[in-house]
This record gives sequence, C-alpha cells and structure tokens, in this order.
Amino acid sequence: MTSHTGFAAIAAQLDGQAIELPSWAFGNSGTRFKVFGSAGTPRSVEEKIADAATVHRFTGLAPTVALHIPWDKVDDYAALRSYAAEQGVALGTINSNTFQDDDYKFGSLAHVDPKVRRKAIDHHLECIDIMDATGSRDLKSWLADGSNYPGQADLRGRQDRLAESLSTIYDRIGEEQRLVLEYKFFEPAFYHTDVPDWGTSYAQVTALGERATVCLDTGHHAPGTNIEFIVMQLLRLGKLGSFDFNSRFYADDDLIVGSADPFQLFRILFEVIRGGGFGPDSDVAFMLDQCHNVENKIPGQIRSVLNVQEMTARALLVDRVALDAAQTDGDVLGAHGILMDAFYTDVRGDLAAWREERGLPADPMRAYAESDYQSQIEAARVGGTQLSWN
Ligand code: PSV
Ligand code: MN
Ligand code: MN
Repeated sequence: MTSHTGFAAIAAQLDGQAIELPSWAFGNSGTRFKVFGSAGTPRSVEEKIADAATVHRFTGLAPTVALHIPWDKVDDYAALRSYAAEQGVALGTINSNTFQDDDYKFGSLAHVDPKVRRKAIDHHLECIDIMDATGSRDLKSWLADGSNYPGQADLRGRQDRLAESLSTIYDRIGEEQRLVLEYKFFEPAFYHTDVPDWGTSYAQVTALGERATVCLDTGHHAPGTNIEFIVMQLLRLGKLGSFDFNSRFYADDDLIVGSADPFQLFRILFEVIRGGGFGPDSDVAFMLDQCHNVENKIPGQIRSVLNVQEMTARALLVDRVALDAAQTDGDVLGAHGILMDAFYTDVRGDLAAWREERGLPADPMRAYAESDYQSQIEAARVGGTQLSWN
C-alpha cells in the first residue's frame, strides 16, 4: 500500500485516541431466538477485563473498559480497579441497569409509584459509590421507561417524575464526575419512550447542570436520521458527553461499528473533529456498545476499534481550508469532492506503519489470530458458567 503525504501531517493527532470497550461485549449474546455459546467466553468480571486488556495490547486503542451494574457486580471494586491496572487498563464508565427487574415492568425513574422510583434512584446512587471506588468519571443511564399503548400512561407526568428523579441522582454526582443520559427511540417500549431522542435528553440534562450531558448511541435513531447533524448540534451546545458506537442495518443491531455504513461513521467523525470533540482538549468519551452474537468477541472488538481509528484518520485528512473556500464560493461539487477525497483515501498502509513505529503489531487482526491467546482461553475457561450479555 502506498503512503499518502497527507497522513504524515495528521499522524500525531492519532496518538492518545482512546475507545472504551464494553465489558458485556465479551460475554455470550444473541437474539430472542438463541444465544450461541462460544469457547473461551469469560466466567467472571476479571476474565472480561483480561479480554478487554488483550484488545488494548494488540491495538493500543482501548485503555478503559466500561462496567454494567449489576452484570459486573463484585464485592471489592477497589480490588477490581487494581486488577484492571495490573492488566494494563483502567475501569471506565459505570452503566446503570433499571431494565431487568420485575419491579421495573412499568418503568424506573419515571414510574408512577414512588417506591419503584426510589429503588431506581438508589440503584444509581449505588453506581456512584462504585464510581468512587473505581475512579470512574461517568455514570451512564439508559432507561427502558415507556409505554406500549396510547392512553396507557400520562406522558407529561412521566417526564416530570423523570426530571425529579434525575435531579436527586445528580445531587450526588461528584465534582469530577458526570451523569450521561442516553436516548433511544424505541424498544423495549413500542408506543412511547420517556427519553426517545437527543432533544429530550438535552432538555433533561440541561435542567440538571454542567456535569450532565447526552450519550449518543449510533444505533438508537430512526432509519434515515442524519446522525452527524445531531453530533454537530450537541457539540455546538456543549452537551455531547459520549458515544456508544455500533452499527445497524435495521434497528438497535449492535453490530461492529463501521461495518454497516463506513461512510456514516466517517461523516460522524468529521463533525466530531470539526466541532472540537476530538483530541486532548475534548472530554467526549468514545465508547463501543456492541454484541458479538456469531463472531469471536476479541477479534470483533479489535476490528471495531480499528474501524474507528481508520475513519478518524480519514476524517482528519479532510482539507478543511479548501473545503471552507469551496463552501464559501458556493462550489457545491468542489466542496463535496474535497470531503469524498478524504473518505476514499486508503490509510491502512499508513496506519500499519504508524503502529509499528509505536511497538504495536502492524496488523492487529492477524497478530491476534497468530497469537495463542484464543487457544489459551478456550483451554483454560472450561467449567464454571460462561457469562451472557446479561
Ligand atoms: C440500550 O439499548 C443500550 O444501548 C444501553 O446502552 C444499554 O446499557 C446497553 O444497550 C446494553 O447493551
Ligand atoms: Mn447504548
Ligand atoms: Mn442499544
């Protein structure tokens, strides 16, 4: 592969790129039809962290791992933090879970019953205690709250109760911590969802204060939505806290980021860079939220972080001075061509060299396949219970 002169100018900007891995990506997952087990799947939180650390060793791109509570509940979070550090990674975002308990059948933070709301609030407070022990910055909340039938629920009452619950949680968020509210347009609720879109999340977090921001999961929009426009707007408003990256063909497919629509990923990353959401001065968290139902999980995660890096490099290659000039001149096709030139630039050879210069394998996918990590975990992790997504 040829080297592109433009790459040398952006190479240093790729240093320090960090993509957080979800612990649940290493567990078995599937659909409502079947969860297929795979050999070597972790049986403990520690084994999930060890696998995440392996992705980081092969790519240099994934220094932190997100936990989901209670899926990753342990007795001693300080010890887990030390264990992660020994593996070469840190514990990242703590994800709350108010969607798998019978009490939450009709919602959690927006529930009509104060006892259920209190339980959901207390769960979030417990997550903040965990963050204190793990050193995590972000509490991410995604709520399954909603209804299935018109008339089933008082939409306005639910929104008001949600605001009150979030405010109680936010009061306990530390000076160095953040509350990140994730939206999703449907599922599991099918008629209405209490946090369905970026506007609702934005309205709720803005009412809370500076340390509350929005999480944009790329799989949580209606087909055809211009996601990069939302990215631009949230950055403009100073409220883009984090991404849950994945890709989708239909709904919340949670497939490997950049696999369904690499061009969309490019457009999103271009707006991230344009809006100041990339680099050492930005606090936008890049996370993955994916499941690997039929492929091996570790190479699935390696592929994912490489896809994000590759599209970041291409987005950095956009000649913004020329683009600005073409836009100002009303040169429609010229401007479009400048963006497309960067998108079509093959950076794989340059990235391989970039990795080698940093002591990383030139081709992390091949290096993992040629390593004995997969065979070792398949041999070692027999007995015990393989973990599922939940
Ligand atoms: C909900 O669909 C979601 O995207 C939230 O981020 C959850 O925490 C996650 O999926 C669980 O996989
Ligand atoms: Mn998500
Ligand atoms: Mn999702």
